[in-house]
Amino acid sequence: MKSILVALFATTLLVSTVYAAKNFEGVDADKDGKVTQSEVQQAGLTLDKDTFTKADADGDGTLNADEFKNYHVSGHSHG
Ligand SMILES: [Ca+2]
Ligand SMILES: [Ca+2]
Repeated sequence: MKSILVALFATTLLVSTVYAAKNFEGVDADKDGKVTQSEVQQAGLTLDKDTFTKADADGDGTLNADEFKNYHVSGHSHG
């Protein structure tokens, strides 16, 4: 019985972590106000180097809140 509760808790934690990671604060693991490519990947978002580079409007190698939001809003445009 106890192990079922632990498993349930772990699943809930995992799911809520994934959802929390969808916003900028959730992705910015070290809270320095910008997200790196590895932080994005750790958050479970698929963001390849090209997409990251496009999202990085000022080209400093990280995404600030605005850059992240713009990437997120424009989302998956094709072509
Ligand atoms: Ca960060
Ligand atoms: Ca940037």
